[in-house]
Amino acid sequence: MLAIADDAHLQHQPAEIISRGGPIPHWEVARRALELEKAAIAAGCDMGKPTAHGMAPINAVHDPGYLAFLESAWTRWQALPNPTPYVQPYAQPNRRMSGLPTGIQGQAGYYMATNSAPIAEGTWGSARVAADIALTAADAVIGGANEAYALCRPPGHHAFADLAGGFCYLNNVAIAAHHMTTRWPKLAVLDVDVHHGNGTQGIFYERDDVQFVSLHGDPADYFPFFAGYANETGAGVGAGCNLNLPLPQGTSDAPFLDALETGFARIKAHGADALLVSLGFDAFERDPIGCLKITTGGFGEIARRIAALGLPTLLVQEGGYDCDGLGPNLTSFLSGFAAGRDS
Ligand code: Q9C
Ligand code: ZN
Repeated sequence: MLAIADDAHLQHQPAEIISRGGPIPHWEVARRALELEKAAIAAGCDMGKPTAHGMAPINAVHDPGYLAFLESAWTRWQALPNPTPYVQPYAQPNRRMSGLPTGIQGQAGYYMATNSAPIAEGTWGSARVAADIALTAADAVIGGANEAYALCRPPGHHAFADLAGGFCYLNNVAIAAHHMTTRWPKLAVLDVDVHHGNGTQGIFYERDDVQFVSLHGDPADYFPFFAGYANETGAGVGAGCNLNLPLPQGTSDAPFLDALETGFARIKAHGADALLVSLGFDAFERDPIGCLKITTGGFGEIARRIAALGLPTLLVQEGGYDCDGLGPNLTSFLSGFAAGRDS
């Protein structure tokens, strides 16, 4: 399989996030991508580099004010008195507030949904390259490759059109999906990261060309808390084109695979001609911030069944924070995927 990766992710290395009011070491670390790249090479992937796609495919998905904020935020933050190393909101608009402030402190609150998407000096550059990675892999699939793997870091599925959050800045899978609608009028995005893909859902919520299906830990007591419920089914022309399959904490391989089949039925009913997968490995049983119990073998079976759908498929890397497990889990996924294509 073709795999697109780049060392530009190393520019993005914020050391801390704020969790429950206090700083903790960031989970979304550079070693993640290094482990995944090693495994992709060992699995025999045909490794490629991203090509620059410019801002047009990013502008097609994200809000112009948000993009201007992301690009300039770190520099503007450094101009504050006694600046901290990372842009982090401390006041955010709540349910009874609106308005877009002009200053950097207020804009950080306006454009950042959580305290877990710190902006460091190199964040914008890495996020741009991650989007190019997804777009380059998408081009391969558009050009006739049956599948490709985009090794994106930072991840993307919690980023809305105008909001960063949950380790994400640019929504790589949404940017690639919109790009692929030029080739396929009906697409599906299948999100198997343990966290609900709230940003992706938000971007496509009122569209009928992209069916979104997400399997995730029940947000009743799990990040992202405010989206991912079964009654969120799409709106306007997109009514019916959003399927959330929240799973109880501790869900193991067999019930996860049952939910996956429910998702497949919706993808088929939508008439999708191509598939994008938001591929997180944080549903792994040993993930430090996960809540499900998927095994290494389970990822192989998930992949085998996805591949057996027979659709042109773009795999886009999202989360997964057990660095020792990432290599084995990607290896299992890739070999399961190959087996599913042969079946
Ligand atoms: N105590 C992705 O997997 N919550 N993002 C962290 C840690 C945020 C995960 C709290 C989790 C975001 C792409
Ligand atoms: Zn996740």
